[in-house]
Amino acid sequence: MPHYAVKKIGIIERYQEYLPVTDRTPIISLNEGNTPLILAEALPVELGLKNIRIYYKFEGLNPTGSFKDRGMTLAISKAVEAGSKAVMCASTGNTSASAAAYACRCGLKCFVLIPEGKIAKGKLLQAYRYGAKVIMVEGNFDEALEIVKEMTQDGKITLVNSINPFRIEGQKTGAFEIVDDLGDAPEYHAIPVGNAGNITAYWKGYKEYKKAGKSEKLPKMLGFQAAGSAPIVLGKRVEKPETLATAIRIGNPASWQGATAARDESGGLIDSVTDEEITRAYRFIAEREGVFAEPASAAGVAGVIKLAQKNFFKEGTRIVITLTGSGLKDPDFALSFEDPIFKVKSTVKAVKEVIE
Ligand code: AN7
Repeated sequence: MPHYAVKKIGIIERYQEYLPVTDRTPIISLNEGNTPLILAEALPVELGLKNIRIYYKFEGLNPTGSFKDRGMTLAISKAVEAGSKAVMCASTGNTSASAAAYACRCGLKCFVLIPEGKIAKGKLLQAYRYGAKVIMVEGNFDEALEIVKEMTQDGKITLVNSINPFRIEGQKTGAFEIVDDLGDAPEYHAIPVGNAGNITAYWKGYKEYKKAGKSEKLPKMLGFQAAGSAPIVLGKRVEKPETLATAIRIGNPASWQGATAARDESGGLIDSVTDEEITRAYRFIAEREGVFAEPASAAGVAGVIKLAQKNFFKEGTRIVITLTGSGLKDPDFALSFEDPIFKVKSTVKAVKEVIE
């Protein structure tokens, strides 16, 4: 059989010198990262923005369809290095899909706690297919995370939520890639905020890369929560968070401090967007840009739209929006728009009639 050289490189190999790994760390990877930075074409025109560039960092193209893979490759690699046999997480869906995939790749047991009925179908089916034990909790994400924290306290099972510092370390590589692609940091970085690990990770990444001389500047971090789940914007915990963007239906973010530090140190902001604004942004990028991201990801786009409409952005700036997950994750939401159904006889004539 001919041998073809296959380029196997994930974020650990690519950014080893910036990550807490040694030669003895086993690398459990699915070649995550290296996601495209897609130039927005329709959005700046729609918003009447001149001489402002918007890019989508499309994390939906990671192996399990979300940014969680960046943190999970490292968290699972370190768990194996430490001799762990099982991992556990609470999840609104994407963390569970990612944990399940990386755990099965190295034979670790994986337990995922999810809020019953509030997880997108694509994420649930991933957790099952990657062989995790899926436990539905009659409660929300915040309650599930409390259970996981308690159950992993004795160290027998490794916690792989983003309070595991290796998750943040892995996720910071998203910022590295953006700087590598643009040649410097953008002026603004917009991102959805749920448990607040990712905004914390990006800010850490931007700061470390600048320190290493890879960039001249730092971006202002713009975080967006869903209006019904906006504890950081409100300055207080939300007991019963609600939003159609189920990925960010979180009322008590674990990395709350990290998020407010990113906001304040960068001179940015954390604001909220309504479910209507999220839905409009979700449809716009899919229908006008050809970029299909899940509702939570669209919160970042909705936030940029909201600010642009208030003339927030100056000419000559670059804005990167992290699209955190694939639109394929949530088929029920994708098909909830009463799209016209054309059902016809199997003839050219019948098809011609409906396209005219
Ligand atoms: C698509 O999977 O919390 O602010 O348990 O799946 O770092 O929490 C997912 C979060 C944004 C928010 N976009 O990121 C989970 C989970 C998508 C997400 C977020 C999530 P964080």
